Amino acid sequence: MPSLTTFKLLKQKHAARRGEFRTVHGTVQTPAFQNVATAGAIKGGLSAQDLKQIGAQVMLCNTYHLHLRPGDQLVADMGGLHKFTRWDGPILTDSGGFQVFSLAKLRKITEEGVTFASHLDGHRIFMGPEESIRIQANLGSTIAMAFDECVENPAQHAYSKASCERTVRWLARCKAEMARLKQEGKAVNPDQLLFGINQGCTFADLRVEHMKQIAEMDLDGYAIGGLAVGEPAEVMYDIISKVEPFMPKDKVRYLMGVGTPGNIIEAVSRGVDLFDCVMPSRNARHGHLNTWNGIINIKNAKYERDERPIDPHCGCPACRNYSRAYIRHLFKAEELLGMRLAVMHNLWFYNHLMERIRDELDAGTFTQFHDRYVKLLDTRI
Ligand code: PRF
Ligand code: ZN
Repeated sequence: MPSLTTFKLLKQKHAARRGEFRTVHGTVQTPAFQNVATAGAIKGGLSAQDLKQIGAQVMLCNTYHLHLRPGDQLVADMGGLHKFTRWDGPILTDSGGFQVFSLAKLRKITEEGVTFASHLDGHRIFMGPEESIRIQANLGSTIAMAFDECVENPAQHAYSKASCERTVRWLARCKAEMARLKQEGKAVNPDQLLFGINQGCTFADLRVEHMKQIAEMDLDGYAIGGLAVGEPAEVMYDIISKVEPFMPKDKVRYLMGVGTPGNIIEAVSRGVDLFDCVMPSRNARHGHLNTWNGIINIKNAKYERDERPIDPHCGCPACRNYSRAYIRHLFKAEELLGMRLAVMHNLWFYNHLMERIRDELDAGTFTQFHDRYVKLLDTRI
């Protein structure tokens, strides 16, 4: 039977790709942004229906958080993440690898996996490739991510090399565990996909070697992890361009945890198809709002009597209905509606930025678009 999942490259100019990624939960037009709903909800009070309304294609949840609370068995008993959250589009679950390294305390890494203390109550937890895949099988996401080690930056070459080699062995174990669970009928989503994650810190030789190894493992997609962890943006761009030639052309490519609108435009020009980032929702909760002229701080006194919408070019529910003056007031008065409208606006902006990028790729005008907006959109005004 032909696979329901395919990545179709519709158009390519230099490294930039316009594509279509088909899954059992719907087709994703790429380049695309995956909207972060760490614990099964977008922070700021947005529902799955809100997400649909703002043009989102994919939701991203976290293995680590959902395992701690409410527990992946509970989610499985409730019919899986799609039924539980009422988001019926594609869901990608991150493996927990990154969160264990960024949130949890007292980590101990061995060949088997990682022992760490929960960031909620400090209790000891063990997670290895099999545990991560079992949790993701219970969650029933569309796409499961491999369990990886995101090495901190800066790191020693020798440590990064050993870590990469272990991450390859962990990937093989992830793949085997997913196959076993599917065969035994224990996966909430029997069509669940598995993406591998490229690591290697900022060492081009390790990155390329690691990419070559995982490219041979026939995964459903390939991610670049371990970037946007404190290194300069230019270093990140350089690594993407060094690794990209070794990424399978016929598989979707995902740059994890990136980034600003400028970072996304630049990474698309270097061959990336998928993104995710907490930045739009986190910034929105602090009143930092994206516009086509740059970033504004809605709490600024200059908006006190401003009758215009956040962005006159935006069609989001906040911009269609409310003034800057009103949203500023909501922030000052700490009304929840202020945050909710701000998050809707920024996520609308990100998802429509991706739509604009796709349109420019379709029209063959992406290079001009890149040159006009890559710096402008990240400027604070
Ligand atoms: N690994 C995983 N998730 C991630 C990352 C990673 O390296 C990053 C790095 N920017 C974000 N999210 N599993
Ligand atoms: Zn808006």
